[in-house]
Amino acid sequence: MVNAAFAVWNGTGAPPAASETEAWLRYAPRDAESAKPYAQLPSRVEVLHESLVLDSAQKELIAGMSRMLGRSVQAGSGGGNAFLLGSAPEARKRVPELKLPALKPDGYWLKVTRSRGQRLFLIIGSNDRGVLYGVFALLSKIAREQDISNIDEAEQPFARLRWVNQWDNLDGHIERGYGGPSIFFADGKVRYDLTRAGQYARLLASIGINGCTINNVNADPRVFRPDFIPQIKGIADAFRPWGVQVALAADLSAPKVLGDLDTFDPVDPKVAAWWKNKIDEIYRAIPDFGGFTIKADSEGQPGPSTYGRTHADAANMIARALKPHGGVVFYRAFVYNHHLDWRNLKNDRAKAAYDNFHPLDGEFDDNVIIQIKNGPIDFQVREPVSPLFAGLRRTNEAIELQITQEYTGQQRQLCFLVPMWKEALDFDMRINDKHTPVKALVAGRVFHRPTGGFAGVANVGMDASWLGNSLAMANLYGFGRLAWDPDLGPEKIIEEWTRLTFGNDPEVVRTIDRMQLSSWHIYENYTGPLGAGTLTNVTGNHYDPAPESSERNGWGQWHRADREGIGMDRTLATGTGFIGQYPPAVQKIYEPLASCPDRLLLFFHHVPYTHVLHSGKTVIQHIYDSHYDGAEEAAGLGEQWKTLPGRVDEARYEEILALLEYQAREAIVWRDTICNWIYQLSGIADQKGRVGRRSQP
Ligand code: GCV
Repeated sequence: MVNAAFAVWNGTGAPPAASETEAWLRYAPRDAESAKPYAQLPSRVEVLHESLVLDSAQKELIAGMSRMLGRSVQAGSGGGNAFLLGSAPEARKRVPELKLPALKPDGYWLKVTRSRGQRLFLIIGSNDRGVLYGVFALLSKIAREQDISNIDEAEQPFARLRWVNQWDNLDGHIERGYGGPSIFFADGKVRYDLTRAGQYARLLASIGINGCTINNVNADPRVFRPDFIPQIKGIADAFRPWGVQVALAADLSAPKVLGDLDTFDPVDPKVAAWWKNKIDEIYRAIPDFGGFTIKADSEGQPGPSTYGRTHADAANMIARALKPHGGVVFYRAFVYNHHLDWRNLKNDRAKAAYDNFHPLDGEFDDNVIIQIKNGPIDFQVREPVSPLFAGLRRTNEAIELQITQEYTGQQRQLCFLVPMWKEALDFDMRINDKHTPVKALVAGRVFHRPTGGFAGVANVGMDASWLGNSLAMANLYGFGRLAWDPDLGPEKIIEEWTRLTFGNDPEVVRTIDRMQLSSWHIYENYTGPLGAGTLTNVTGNHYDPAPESSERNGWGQWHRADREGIGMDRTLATGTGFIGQYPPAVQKIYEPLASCPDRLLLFFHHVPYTHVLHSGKTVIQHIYDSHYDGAEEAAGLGEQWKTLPGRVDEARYEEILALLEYQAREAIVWRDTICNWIYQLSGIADQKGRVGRRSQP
């Protein structure tokens, strides 16, 4: 029997209800009382110049105001009070006495003012996109019952590039996608109906995302076929009104596998000419094309090593063809050997990104950005930050975060990732013993790089709720908000999201915020605590507990658990030396057992099960306890949700309840699998006598 809660829309039959698809842009109608504070807002929306993006901004403002406040709001110019929407130069012409704040690209200013007897609500952007972002910000404030009567607020993006990546295959399947089939592709072609692509761009714009790579980084070269480029133009056309640039994942071997050349050697002039022609062809069809995301020499993807060339040779060759058009290359640092000899205790996959890219620092062109996963392995539930963030000083960089929950419950289990991302972004690399948080490095602020930013692997699909679970959409929302402003705290982000998605009932907001904010630690507790990795099925579905699958293979996600102890020794003294890739001040934290934080202990050290943690518990007892605590806390999520019937619409209430009840059962499966496994391995009994007994779910 298919559980309705897990059923995803397959693209046929009746489309899902509009409200679910609108996620946090629901614009739920307000009652008369809560609409009152907005009674003074103008009823006319005037744009100061014509453009596709401003047209969207105007329509969005009208729709949002009308729906929330039940008022008739009109477009048009003329006298009287009005919202004025436009770029800074246009605003200056219209209201010459204005003192505009300095705005960076995509920044905006919301300001209430008076001019020639008119009360004006200004939504001014440094560019059209900024205006659109200003409109979304304003509507969000109204939806969250914020006071905007005398607003004077300028907002700037922290980093220039804020992209999402979709791992969509041309056949419509999404690699590590849990929200149904692709919104872009089906049966080897771009979908005829791109309504969802446009709706997605609207959602992305509302959180400040300005680019989207639409196809899998395990790339299909067919996207470069002459008959395919006009199809991609269709997606670009759907994105354009929302200021989202379309981008492609590129297979470096395309010139050869498409049959045009007998080589893809990046230093061969024929190859460079092929890419130049191809890129010119793309820009003729899509003048605002964003550029490429490239995965090379990784997990079977072709790359420059085929010809003994470097990643810089490959990235620059393509970047030079993109440069005249303003395009960029996101070149992924996720390069490692997945046939590592597991018997060699010095081998370490965690070292790969730094080993591959640090020696090339300074060799990449200015429109190349090295896209680095937050951790050195692969989106595990707990990893330290990648040392490569500190290892590139003359190269642009971006942080890659995974919105789709590949290793963190695949959207069937609640795991709000913003607290994890926030820890990574705030992590202080102490370069030259100075405060150097990762967020400043990726925005290019520390070494004055021309660009940099954020890439989030979203993998939304045709499911009504995009990710297959409406609570998981908090991760997409949170990614965008952090990319815009990484100084925001998880508490602020989740409160915004909950209010926008479920309304302003304080009980609902408190409950959902608490559930979301606790969910990452809960998931960590019942899967893989102390930095051991998720202990999941590494060679299979990346979902079920299967701790032995990490070992005795070349994938390098080893935890090295044996009869005596557990953990990867990555120290300089006796281990793989990975810790040596961090700046000295960080090495000093991780190298000594005495200062290594418990939460990352097994990532950095191999210790006996009887090792005593800073918490005072032994490692083995911590593993037992955290799994039992985690399973109990997971059950508690459902209990908290059960306080909300009647306060949340029935459809979402039931859907989410079913998921949380399922999660509670899965947490018990995890708890028992991991605890029994480690008990059998170590032979050390649980002090509380729970492990090994038949459990009662
Ligand atoms: C797109 C992990 C995932 C792969 C993914 C890869 C990557 O290994 O399991 O599905 O491939 O990361 O990020 O390239």
